[in-house]
This record gives sequence, structure tokens and C-alpha cells, in this order.
Amino acid sequence: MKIHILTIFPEMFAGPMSTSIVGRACQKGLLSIEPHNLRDYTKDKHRQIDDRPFGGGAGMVMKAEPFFEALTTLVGAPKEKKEGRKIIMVTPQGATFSQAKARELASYSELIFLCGRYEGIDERVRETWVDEEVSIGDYVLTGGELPTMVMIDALVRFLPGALGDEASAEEESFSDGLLEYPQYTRPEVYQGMAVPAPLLSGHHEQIRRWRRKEAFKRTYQFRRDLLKGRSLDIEDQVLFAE
Ligand code: 6GU
Repeated sequence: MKIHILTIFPEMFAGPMSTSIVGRACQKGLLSIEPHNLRDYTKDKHRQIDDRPFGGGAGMVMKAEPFFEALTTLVGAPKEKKEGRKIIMVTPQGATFSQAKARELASYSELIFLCGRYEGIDERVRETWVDEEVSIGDYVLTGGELPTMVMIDALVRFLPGALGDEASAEEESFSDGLLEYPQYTRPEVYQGMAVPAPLLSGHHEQIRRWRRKEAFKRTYQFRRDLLKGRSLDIEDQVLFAE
């Protein structure tokens, strides 16, 4: 997968995108991440990327031209649809990002993220180029760079080969609609606190049932909203009848 990022702060991506799982995915060639500096696509001598809003008001608006120039270089003509490519505008006005969206984004061969700053991006960029607009939640950040990294981090986990062969993105929290069960590692007793007995039993079925029960308990305690409208399948009904 190829990821292009249009931003005025390309340097923000250097550390996070070359560390840990994302960095390893890049080294393995599963992914390439290319930040592009929007200032390189300005034409005036001050390399200006923003300007005052028409109609007045506080703040600045990102100019259309640097986006148009960069996107023309990257993809050619506007709305020239290419199978497997998606252009995503990263702003608080977008639909909220989710685990399902991460899985979907991982299926494209090319993603282009447009990072907004200030009061937003000239509307003509959206009209002309954008396939989809995405936010990462109901709070306001200073720009789309951190949200873009959040989305890349989440989608990388779905690229085949990105996680070690022991792990799978499908086994985790949210994939089955429940929070993760509690985890423990050595020692068996730490400062008087013992690891729950089923985990030490060596019985796979007993461990699996304990974990599923704990996952339900946690979800009920902290994220009851995730259980709303959910009906227990037969196996889980039996588990709770115990
Ligand atoms: Cl995508 N951008 C900004 N600036 N703030 C956000 C956001 C995006 N998602 C949540 N807050």
C-alpha cells in the first residue's frame, strides 16, 4: 500500500511512522508513507499556504492552489477515478473513524490524506478532489496530522504480514464488539495479588470461557453502549447460565 500525505508539517511524521509496527511494515515493503510539503506547491515567493477568509471572521483558510497543484502531480485530473485509490480529507467535520473504517481503508492500494489546519481548507478542494471526509472523534485538534497518523496506525494492523504471525487484528478488542479480557504475565503472585486460577489451569476451554466472561463483564462495566441491541448467541447464554 502506498500512502501520500499532503501537509504543511511533513516532519511530524518522521518519528512515529518509522517506529514499532508501522516502521517495520514500511521496512518490510508492505507500506510506503510519503509526506508531501504543501509549501513546495505554492507559486509565490513567500510560499504562502493560507489566507484570510472571504466574508470575514477569525483565523485563516488553507488556499486551494497548493492542494490542486500537489494532487494534479500525484493523480492527474480531478475525480479521475482509479480502482483502489481513495482521497481522504482529514477534518473534524468528517464521519467518525472506527475499527470498521480502519479495516476498509486497509483494502486500498493507494490512500491520499489531506491534512487541514487553521479554520479549514478552501471548499473547492473538497468539491473537486475529495472522496471522503474523516474525523477521529468529537474534539478539536490543531490539525489533521495526528489524526492521519492515528488512522495509519489502526489500518496497518490489517495489512497481511504487518503483525507478527502469532497475532491477528481480528482477535482483538472491537473486532468481536467486546473489550479485551484482563491479561497477566509472570510472576503468578505479585505483591500478594494472584493471577486468576483459570489462567493457570492449562485447560484451553476453561481459559477461553473465563476470558469471554471477563470480556463481557468489562464491556458491561465500561462500555455498555457496545452491548446495546446485541443478543447473546447460544454459546454465550450457556456461559452466563453457569
Ligand atoms: Cl480529523 N482534525 C482536527 N483538526 N481535529 C480533529 C480531528 C481532525 N478529528 C478529531 N479532532
